[in-house]
Amino acid sequence: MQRVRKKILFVNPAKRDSFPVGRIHMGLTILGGILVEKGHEVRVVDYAFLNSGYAKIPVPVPSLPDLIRDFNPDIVGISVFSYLYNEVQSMVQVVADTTDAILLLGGPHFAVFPDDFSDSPHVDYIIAGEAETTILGLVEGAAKHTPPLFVSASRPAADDIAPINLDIAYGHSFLPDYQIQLSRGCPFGCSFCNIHMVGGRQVRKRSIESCVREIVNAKSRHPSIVNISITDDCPTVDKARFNRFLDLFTDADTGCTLSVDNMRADLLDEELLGRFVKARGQNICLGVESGNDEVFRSVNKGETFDDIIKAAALVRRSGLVLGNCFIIGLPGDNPERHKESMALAHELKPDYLFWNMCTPWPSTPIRKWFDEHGQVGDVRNFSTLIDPFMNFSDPPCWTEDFTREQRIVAWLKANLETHDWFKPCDLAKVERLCNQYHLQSSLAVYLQRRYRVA
Ligand code: B12
Ligand code: SF4
Repeated sequence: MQRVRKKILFVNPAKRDSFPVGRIHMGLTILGGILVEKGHEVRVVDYAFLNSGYAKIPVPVPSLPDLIRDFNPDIVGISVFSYLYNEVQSMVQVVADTTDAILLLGGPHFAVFPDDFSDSPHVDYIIAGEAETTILGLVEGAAKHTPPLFVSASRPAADDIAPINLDIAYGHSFLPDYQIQLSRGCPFGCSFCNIHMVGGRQVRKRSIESCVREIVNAKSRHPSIVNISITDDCPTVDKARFNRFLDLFTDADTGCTLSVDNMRADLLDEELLGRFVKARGQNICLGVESGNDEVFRSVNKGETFDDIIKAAALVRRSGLVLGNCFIIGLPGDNPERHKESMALAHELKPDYLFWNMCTPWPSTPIRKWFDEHGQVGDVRNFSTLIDPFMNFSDPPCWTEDFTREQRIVAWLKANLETHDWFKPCDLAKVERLCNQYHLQSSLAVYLQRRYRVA
């Protein structure tokens, strides 16, 4: 039977924030690549990448209605992050007002909130899970559905994870940062993490050789790429394998630097760091979570403070940039204990820091705890990312011991006192917030750090 060639427009929405994103959405460029291989025509529009000043794209970013009118797709697919829930609702309306195309929603949101959008009159399909093995059949057999048809996509095996196709993405010739996953899944059980609902606990290891080939091919087709980011859930779960990747990457001599989004402290050693440096590795970001012993132990990370302190020292000794992630307001945390987290941050002296706000994702151990001992607010629409202009959302959970306001104070205090991210041009705002939350001493520390006042 002859295949009908379809036109598919994939969209990643964005918030109007100023978080710099130098990468193009991986899921959409993989799914698009699978469809292009089978003769379909695909465009990927990642507004998180295009709107962010990071890539310095010298032309105006097209609006969605203009794109739809220009391309006239048969199918529009939107990727949904929970924190973009409101933006996706508006986008669904814009699509419905502009075209009769079939509308698909997919992305990590539906792994955690499978019932959302199920009564939308404009959505035809909701796809939960990784869609590599589902997308082709879905696109080729797509029809209008009211209410939307729910499809639960099963995780592809490692060998069925197709390469990324950047050619179909708007702005690809300005892409600085190429992200790739050498594996998916993580066997650990941190109490705040929803990995069991996203990548899964079983680690699916892709062929290292073909991943390196993919990187080399991407760099040769897209010379703007200057850095490769490894975004595995747990990249070093098999250290020997990761070391082999580092060796092959070094031999490939792409001219690119290498960064890894997250690494576990207990899976680092001198040998691995040596290879990482040789591969032009730049940074290591270690999850710390809390500086209070009791809170830390309840996270069930499977590692100790000692592991973290040793790993941080090793990273420093290797001359690499050190990052740390903390979580404010985990079960058992309170303003006093938060001071211990800040003290640990001062001790570790990272070059960059993320002070994430505790987010009780459904079906995690911490969600159960907050349902029993605290309150849960809006987990959708919540970003814990630091905005350099000091915008922040309401904490998505709280307790009597650590109230909503105390969590905001803790977040402001930590960000003001431990790193230099807030922009000085917003000094008036910094001062206003410090007055509002009685943080004059944090303001003094911030000003000292910022302007190096003696
Ligand atoms: C790399 C990464 C980032 C990067 C880059 C993200 C990007 N735009 O590409 C950065 C650092 C920017 C980032 C930031 C954030 N991230 Co992030 N990130 C990841 C990570 C580790 C990998 C993402 C990835 O590339 N996955 C692999 C690809 C193949 O998967 P995918 O893109 O989801 O696509 C697959 C499916 O979802 C589906 N699919 C996706 N879209 C669509 C659309 C259609 C139509 C269909 C049919 C299918 C479909 O099919 C794809 C192929 O299988 C994931 C964890 C994970 N395991 O996925 C977290 C993850 C996506 N991030 C998450 C979060 C919460 C955030 C932040 C909000 C965190 C924060 N600090 O507040 C921010 C905000 C993001 C922003 N401003 O864009 C959560 C999302 C949870 C949720 N329910 O939405 C995840 C799942 C982590 C987690 N376990 O909680 N992130
Ligand atoms: S190691 Fe990372 S991915 Fe694995 S469970 Fe812990 S937080 Fe989640």
